[in-house]
Amino acid sequence: MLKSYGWSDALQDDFTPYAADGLVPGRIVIQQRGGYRVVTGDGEIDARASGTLLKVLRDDERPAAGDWVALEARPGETLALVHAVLPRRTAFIRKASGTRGGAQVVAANVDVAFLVASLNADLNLRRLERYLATAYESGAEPVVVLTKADLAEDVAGPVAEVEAIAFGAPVLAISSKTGAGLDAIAARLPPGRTAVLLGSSGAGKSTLVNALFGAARMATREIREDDARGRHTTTHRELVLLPSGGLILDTPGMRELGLWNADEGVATAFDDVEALAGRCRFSDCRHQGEPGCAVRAAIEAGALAPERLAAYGKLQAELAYEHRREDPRAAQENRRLWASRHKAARAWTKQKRSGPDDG
Ligand SMILES: Nc1nc2c(ncn2[C@@H]2O[C@H](COP(=O)(O)OP(=O)(O)OP(=O)(O)O)[C@@H](O)[C@H]2O)c(=O)[nH]1
Ligand SMILES: [Mg+2]
Ligand SMILES: [Zn+2]
Repeated sequence: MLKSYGWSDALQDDFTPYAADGLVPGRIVIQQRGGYRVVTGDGEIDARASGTLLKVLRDDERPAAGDWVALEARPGETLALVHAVLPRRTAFIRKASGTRGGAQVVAANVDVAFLVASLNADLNLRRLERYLATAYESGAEPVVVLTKADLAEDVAGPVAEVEAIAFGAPVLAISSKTGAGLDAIAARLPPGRTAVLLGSSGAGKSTLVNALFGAARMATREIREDDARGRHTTTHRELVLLPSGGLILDTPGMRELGLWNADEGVATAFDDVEALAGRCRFSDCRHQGEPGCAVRAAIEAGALAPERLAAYGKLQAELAYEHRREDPRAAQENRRLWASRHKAARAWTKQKRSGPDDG
């Protein structure tokens, strides 16, 4: 049972100390406000995190959909208790205000991230770039999925546009309605592999799950309203075991994933810009007209789209902001350090001034 959800020897090793405590392993298949549904060797069980666990964990360490956990099944009680979260292989983290640590895990232990956007709506390339950056950072392999190909007049155009920014990540055009392209999705989901669906509300994530499942497993939007804002059909995260043996995690649509420690992800998603920047004459080149700027030269030669540099710059500025916000104590520490340096410098000049004039 657990094997079909991805249980492995490595996880078994991680679990050893908990087994000694009489706990049982399980994987969180549903995460909802108020609790979890966990699949164990003996079937599914409802659970909540133990009070101690909530006390010691930061918000981004709390049990999330896709996590492997150590459970205490309590006979006679309706809810089992989650006592520990096993080390994660990958994690999709989004910034979330009002949480301890300011971050939240959207999906844990996923191998593939399907970044979903509809061909029937305006493609937001900048948003896709951010999703890609977060995906690279998470450790999961990103795949862009453009849905509703049956409604689009032009498919090749948008696919090429996305390919130009996706740097290596595959771009698939699909239709859950006609089944076009679904085999390419299924090919990425062999038994035991886990994928997560991320993208705006109404993009067709749950419809894709149902198409792969072969039945109405998830509720989908009834009427076709393509740009209905602020309405989410899916309100929880759910990991679905497909008949083919792959696992797919459906999530509620979200506008932005938010950047979180995405420095490395940015470098990967913008490796074209970064590679050019490495060839600028000055190592701190800001690509704003400095002599010997390889980035500007590439733009002039038509080898790099100017919007791409703009997006890169914007992302970098945002990251710098996040860093400062993320760690107010570090910012304060930094200020204190500088204040003491200034003080020392002032004292030194004062002493120099009042000292004997050896000029
Ligand atoms: N024509 C067509 N319609 C589709 C396709 N995929 C999804 N839809 C429609 O798009 C609408 C939204 O689909 P959902 O699957 O509910 O979207 P979602 O991404 O799960 O949305 P949230 O749960 O709110 O995040 C529904 O009315 C679907 O029938 C497709 O391939 N072709
Ligand atoms: Mg949905
Ligand atoms: Zn430059």
